[in-house]
Amino acid sequence: MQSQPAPYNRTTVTAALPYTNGPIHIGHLAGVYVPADIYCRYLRLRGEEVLFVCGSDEHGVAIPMKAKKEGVSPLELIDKYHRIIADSFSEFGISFDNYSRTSAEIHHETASEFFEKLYQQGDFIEEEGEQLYDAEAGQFLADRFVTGTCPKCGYEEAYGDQCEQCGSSLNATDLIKPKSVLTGATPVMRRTRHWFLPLDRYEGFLADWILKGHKNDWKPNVYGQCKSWIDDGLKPRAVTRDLDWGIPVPLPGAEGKVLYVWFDAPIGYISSTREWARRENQDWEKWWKAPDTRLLHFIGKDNIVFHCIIFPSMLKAHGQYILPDNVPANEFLNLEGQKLSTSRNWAVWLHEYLLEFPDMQDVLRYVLTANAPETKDNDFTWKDFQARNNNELVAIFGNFINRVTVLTHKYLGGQLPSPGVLSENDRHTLEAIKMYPDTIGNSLQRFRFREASQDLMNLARMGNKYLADEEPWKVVKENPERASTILYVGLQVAAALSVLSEPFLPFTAAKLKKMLRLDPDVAPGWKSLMTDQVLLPQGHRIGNSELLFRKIEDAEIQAQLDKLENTKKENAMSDTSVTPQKDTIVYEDFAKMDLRVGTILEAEKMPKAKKLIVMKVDTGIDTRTIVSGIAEYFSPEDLIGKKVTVLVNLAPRPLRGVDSQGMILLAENPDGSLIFVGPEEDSTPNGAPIT
Ligand code: B3M
Ligand code: ZN
Repeated sequence: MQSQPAPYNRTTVTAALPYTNGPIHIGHLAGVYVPADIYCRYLRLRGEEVLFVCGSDEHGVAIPMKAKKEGVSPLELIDKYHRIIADSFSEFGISFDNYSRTSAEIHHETASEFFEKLYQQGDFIEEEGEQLYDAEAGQFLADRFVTGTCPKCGYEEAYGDQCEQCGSSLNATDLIKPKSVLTGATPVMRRTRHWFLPLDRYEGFLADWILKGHKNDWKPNVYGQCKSWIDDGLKPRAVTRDLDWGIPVPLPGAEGKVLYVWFDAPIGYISSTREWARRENQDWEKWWKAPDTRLLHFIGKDNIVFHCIIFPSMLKAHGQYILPDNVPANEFLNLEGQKLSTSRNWAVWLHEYLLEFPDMQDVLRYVLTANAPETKDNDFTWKDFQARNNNELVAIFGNFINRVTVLTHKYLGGQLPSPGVLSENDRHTLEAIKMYPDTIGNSLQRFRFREASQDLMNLARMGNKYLADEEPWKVVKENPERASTILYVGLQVAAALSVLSEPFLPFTAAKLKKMLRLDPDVAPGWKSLMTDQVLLPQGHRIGNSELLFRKIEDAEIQAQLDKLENTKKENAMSDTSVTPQKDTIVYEDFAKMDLRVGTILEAEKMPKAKKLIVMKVDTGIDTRTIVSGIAEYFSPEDLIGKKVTVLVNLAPRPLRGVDSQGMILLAENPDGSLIFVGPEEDSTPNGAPIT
């Protein structure tokens, strides 16, 4: 895969707009936000013009559904998660130029105008057709409101917009045996009017643009998905929905209809740019319309069709916009061998990580990059997190910086010496520094972030090896001048690391620059390392030495593993499916049962029977013997005095030779344990009937 970018003068970088139905987790970070941020920081360090935009995706059915679950209004829900997401991104050092939200007025305006323009140009088909309708809920079903069997792969839990098993994008009416998520009901067909984007009209354009134009520079996973879509033949897609949450369709007679979330969300990139431009008093249009602007979309693999097929068709239809130059989509990250899941709480949440590992943003950034799901799904494990930190960041990068700065203070009072005669190894090392910007840059330009992070670590390795080979701590005794030269060379490697690590480890880079007293305001750029000019001249004084990284202890990792273990338990509890309802009975059936309040007077274990307890119960009618299989959960002394509910007219049954004259009512927990179902107040008299 060789990238030959057309000449461009600026780059617009977008990162997928996260849904505000939950916080950000490591899967989002590894797939989208960390690589996008590294890329933007890299371009800025190269002195290129770049704009990095994002925002919250606040429409779509996921929002009202989640709001219902949390018992809040959709507006309260989006406000809550928008804040959590925006704050955690900023604390994590994601360097957006603007983070907007699709509930913003400027977005409603931008998306409505976009729709209107396409409408006026005759780019939509307006059609009344049959859609799935949940008669019980009084609502049309589309997207995530309906599940069923995928017509392509047979997966039984496919959604109305997408099958997560095979990745196919679907229309709700494609599903076999559809079922409403709202009520579980089988939907009926009902007529409704919608606007469709006839994707079939764009087949020729897409085939030319992607299949011919981007065969060699798009990632194989992205190209492959596009090809299979185009080869399958494209169908018109509805861009409106019958829903009360979203951007109202800006046409007369479209009451109760909103824009489809995947129509409005990508336009959010444009709105975010306009919001930024308004605030900064800048021109927004050149970032979206100038032919010398390069547009890049960072996304996860489940968003490929929307960014490579649907949004480009919208942009093309509109007529004034540039198209994405590349869409470097990543595969998925798993956590400890299991698929990440917001609803099952199987995740490492960014806002929690920031609290539990304060000032350790760069560690997570590094681990997620070194282990990024670039070409296949990948696994995040806490053990790997610890190992990458302890064995790479601490033992290689941190150790090198610590040695070279501490020795500079010890032998040279913190001041750079004038170098003596350079040895072969010195010259080789100084030359090698000049190669690194290109080595790392070439990996980044091809969106190979894993490789780039290892190129960076190799520079630190080189510094470590240089010191180990030259042993200034030994040389200093015999030849202090030689030791000075070694430190002079070593410090140039440290300075290079402070520049080249910035995209990957921005917090560390800032700390390191401060330690080396490299003025952050005139911070050297990427290309400054490729010249003969050293970054730290002789006579330069460095600042105090500080540790860049700290070791992560086993106990910290264990605490995280325990947390996941708990999640597993909680999930197992809620997975225990509720016992299905029994067949219907009539009231007369119920009325036959004589249920009374009673009190347990005596209780003892039945000899030689593990589970049975023999009780004397005051039923208000009489005092009788009842035998019950509850000895695993209660000890006899706990039972005496308990108010219970007794089925008193159950025919007596002999149990191990004792006649049991009735039954005590108990509720069963998911783990099999039991609790009594008695009257709430102990004052309810024995014999009170339960009706
Ligand atoms: N809100 C993210 C997702 O699928 C979706 C991206 C929109 S990008 C325009 O999780
Ligand atoms: Zn499928």
